[in-house]
Amino acid sequence: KKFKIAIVGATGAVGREMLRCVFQFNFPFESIKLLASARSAGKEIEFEGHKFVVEELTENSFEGVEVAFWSAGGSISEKYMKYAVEAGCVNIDNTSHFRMDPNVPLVVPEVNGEALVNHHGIISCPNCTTIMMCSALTRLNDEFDIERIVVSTYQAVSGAGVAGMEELYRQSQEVLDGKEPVAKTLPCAGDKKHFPIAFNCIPQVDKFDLSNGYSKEEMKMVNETKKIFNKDIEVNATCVRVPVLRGHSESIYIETKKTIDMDKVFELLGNSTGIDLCDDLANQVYPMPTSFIGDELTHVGRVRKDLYKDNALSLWITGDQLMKGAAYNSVDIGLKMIELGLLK
Ligand code: A2P
Ligand code: 11C
Repeated sequence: KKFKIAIVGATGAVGREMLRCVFQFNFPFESIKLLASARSAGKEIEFEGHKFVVEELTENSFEGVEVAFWSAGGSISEKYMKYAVEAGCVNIDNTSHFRMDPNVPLVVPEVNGEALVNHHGIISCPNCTTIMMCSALTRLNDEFDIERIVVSTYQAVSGAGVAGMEELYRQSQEVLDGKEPVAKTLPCAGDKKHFPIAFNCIPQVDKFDLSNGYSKEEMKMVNETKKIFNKDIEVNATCVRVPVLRGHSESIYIETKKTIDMDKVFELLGNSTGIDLCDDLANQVYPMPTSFIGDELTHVGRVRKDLYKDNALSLWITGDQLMKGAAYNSVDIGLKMIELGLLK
């Protein structure tokens, strides 16, 4: 069967990749409706020989639409998703809005695809940093039972959308021209102050919760990881924005209940769905964001046992967060639903 699909936020950083993933990973479609704000209505997008005209998102956009992929921001999902559900459309939402709702499965297909059977018209795609971390750790969790994760992220500006990318380009040029870089968006469009990202690192992704000292991005990693693994893993996260255009990286330390066998670790990481083990120190092989732009895998390297504990190890991961961390994971959820007979 082929489906009538829609992409909400189709002109955005993730939305554009969603369209590419629908084609690249053969999501069976009969028609594709591209939705965005009134600003983009009428804009033409050509892809793979197809010409699409962007339409304005309204309450009536979902008549006859069977599957919709959403990435236009949490407030848009909050406002419009109910009309799509009422119209009988199955919705795969890349925003944070419904993620912690107990009635909404939060899914990384190779980790907890079975959770999809309990959906009620909305499925959430986790935050990019969470997806990549859970994907990298799932087989190690099955084998060694992870109890605690300490993670630091190195997040690209494209996590903040098209505006974040434009800001890094513009500020880099300003610095090279000997001018003061002008900060308008980062670290967080909705916060009071803005700081330059060009030639800098900013230890803030999203707003802070002043009551506990963690940012919203850090708390997403804490709460979403527990929901996806369906267990009470302790997560301690520090999220940092770095002047990389595309591709998030993470330095991860885990402690497990069982003793870690490194031969088994490499065997598991070398044979996991969605993982590319990229670890050969003698030849300086390890993953870096610029090496993997546009692919759908989580690349894992620098895997090493802790020097003091036999139930702990560290590793480094990199992935194109617009793909594995968003667009690809969303389309992969749709493909998994077809495989499970949940889309008809
Ligand atoms: P538009 O390009 O018309 O503003 P990004 O994450 O890269 O910033 O992209 C955000 C996406 O969400 C864009 O496709 C943007 O469309 C879309 N969007 C923003 N506001 C609205 C809105 N009010 N209604 C529909 N789509 C919206
Ligand atoms: C960033 N992780 O890099 C964010 C973007 O909850 O889906 C994605 C936010 C989310 O800024």
